[in-house]
Amino acid sequence: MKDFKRTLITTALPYANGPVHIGHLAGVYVPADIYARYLRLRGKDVILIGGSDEHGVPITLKAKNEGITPQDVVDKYHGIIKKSFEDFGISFDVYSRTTTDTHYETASEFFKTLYEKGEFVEKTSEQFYDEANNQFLADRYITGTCPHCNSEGAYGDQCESCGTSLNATDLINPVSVISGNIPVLKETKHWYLPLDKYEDWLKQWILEDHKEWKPNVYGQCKSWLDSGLHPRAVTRDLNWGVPVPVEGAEGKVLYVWFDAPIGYISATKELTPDWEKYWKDEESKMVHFIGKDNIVFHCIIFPAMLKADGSYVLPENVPANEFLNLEGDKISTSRNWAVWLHEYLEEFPGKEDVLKYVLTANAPESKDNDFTWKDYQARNNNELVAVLGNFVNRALVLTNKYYKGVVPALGELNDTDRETLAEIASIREQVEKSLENYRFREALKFAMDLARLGNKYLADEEPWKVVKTDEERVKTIMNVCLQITANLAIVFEPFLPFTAEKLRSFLNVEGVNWEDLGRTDLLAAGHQINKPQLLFEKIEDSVIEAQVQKLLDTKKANEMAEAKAAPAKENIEFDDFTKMDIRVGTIIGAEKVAKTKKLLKLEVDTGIDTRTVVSGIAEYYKPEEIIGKQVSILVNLAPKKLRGIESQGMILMAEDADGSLKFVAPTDAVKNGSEVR
Ligand code: B3M
Ligand code: ZN
Repeated sequence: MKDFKRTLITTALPYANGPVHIGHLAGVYVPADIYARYLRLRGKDVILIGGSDEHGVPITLKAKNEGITPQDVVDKYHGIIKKSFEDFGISFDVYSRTTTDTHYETASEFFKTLYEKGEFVEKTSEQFYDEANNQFLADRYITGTCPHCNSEGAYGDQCESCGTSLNATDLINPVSVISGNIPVLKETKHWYLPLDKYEDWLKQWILEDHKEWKPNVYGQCKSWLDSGLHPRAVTRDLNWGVPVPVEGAEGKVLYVWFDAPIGYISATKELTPDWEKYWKDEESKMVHFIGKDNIVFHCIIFPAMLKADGSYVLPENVPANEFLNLEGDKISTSRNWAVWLHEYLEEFPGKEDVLKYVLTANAPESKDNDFTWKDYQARNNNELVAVLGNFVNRALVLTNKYYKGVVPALGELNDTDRETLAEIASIREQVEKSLENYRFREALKFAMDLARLGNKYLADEEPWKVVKTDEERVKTIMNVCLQITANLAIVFEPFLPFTAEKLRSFLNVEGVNWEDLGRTDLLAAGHQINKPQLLFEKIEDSVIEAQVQKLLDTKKANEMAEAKAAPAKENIEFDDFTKMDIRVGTIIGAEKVAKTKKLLKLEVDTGIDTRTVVSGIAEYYKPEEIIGKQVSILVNLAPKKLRGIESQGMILMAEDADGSLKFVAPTDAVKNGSEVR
């Protein structure tokens, strides 16, 4: 592996049209942060770049739906995202955004350079245009019937029912989302990056020179390259984005996927005037942390852009992750199916590292994985509390108890001691090798193994028993335990920085030196440690149940929102309606009909008389809670026997999307017998 002088780590810029969630964290930010912290600990020159992606059609659509400007949308979410990353402890050297002046200049210049070098192809084509609003329609601004599955509401770029990707012109009955009008086709000019021109170079660069890339990344690139590359438009007709800086391009902006990766460059410029040494020096290693849906943009299109310019370094690796699902379903911002970082931080204060731990231990590195609250609880209780926390606590409590917190000297060693000390010494190489190869869950497991080693050592040596017979021996045991604890404070620094800091304060040591990892003389005899607090606390079932309930509520809300109202029935004459005699009455008695699940026998004061009605509402209302309620009752329905009881009329009910029933009643009390019409 080539030894680079410095490392430039980029993280996918999240769209500023919603907050970030655990899927973003597991896929991109947590591993990137571990990697950056690790390299910093090793004294490397490294920068971690992040920022919000503030362009693109989804942002303009959201603004339109909410009646605010796109700038309002991105200001709001950029603020939420930036703060939640800070609070969570993602150690960005800069977290910028793509609406800064620096970015507009940088993206503009980048385009101009390629334009002047003649790298683009200009092409005129027919695209949908909304005449009422005088604007071309981006793919997401057009809906229609999918030509493949016939479902309605397919977008100009994709049908979300059957997943087929579409061209807007394929849609049956296309309609403008903006005006509801039928759009017309009109000619428009755009600039294309001729990816086909870079195909041979990309094949060599990726398929031959970067065989070490993760199989999921390499495989996706290969399939793109095998099916042949085509010119891609890098401009759009839209009024939100970086204006295309050439004459005759009024009303056009750079395509969001053209300007967003340039955002990495702009952010670096904002961080340091020395930005070129990261971007333009062969001694710089650039690594892109992204999710799998961004692979083609970071492995094919952005490298082609950088190559077309010619003055930039190319990514050395793109360790993209697969997806993290939530309780078995795909995470979705629009369906609110997510655990949002800013909410987690509020609901679980002080538990930043718990989430980092769970997301790393279960990272979707080679396949999609599932986050469940049960697993979160189990990993907290059985691993962080029972393994790491428990070992550290016992080591520190016993030291305080036996020696008033003064580190005892190491005495004569037995075989177990020697084996244990040798194992401590071997951990550094294992963790380093995993981290250098972007295997973060494996690296975390090695770190955790050190705590397991400590627990096993304690269980085997039983200082609390030995103390009764051999006080000298206990000193050695506790010294070994404290050396393990001191190593834990180093090895967890990249993964669980808040926890590592706590450990150091318990041990009364300052600073971390990665090179010390594996040493077994980190705490000198005579060093005074502090009284420990608990590192982690057990998470109770009720906390987890509340989170699961929150998701169930979301699911229900989604189902209700999606359920379509039943289609309207055939028209009737007014006379048909007036045949029905509907009155307001009051329930004055109610009881369950024996041996039925659904039926209640009601006594209703209809204002005309008091009558018995059998109603199928027992699953939704308890008899005692409805006495005294006013309801609407159809009084001239022919009587009918139900379970031997004559029902004289029908109570009107509204049926919700989930089939549950609610009374239809006047909003204010009226006299019994009032007619409903
Ligand atoms: N905003 C897409 C995404 O969040 C996009 C990434 C840009 S990285 C330059 O998946
Ligand atoms: Zn379809």
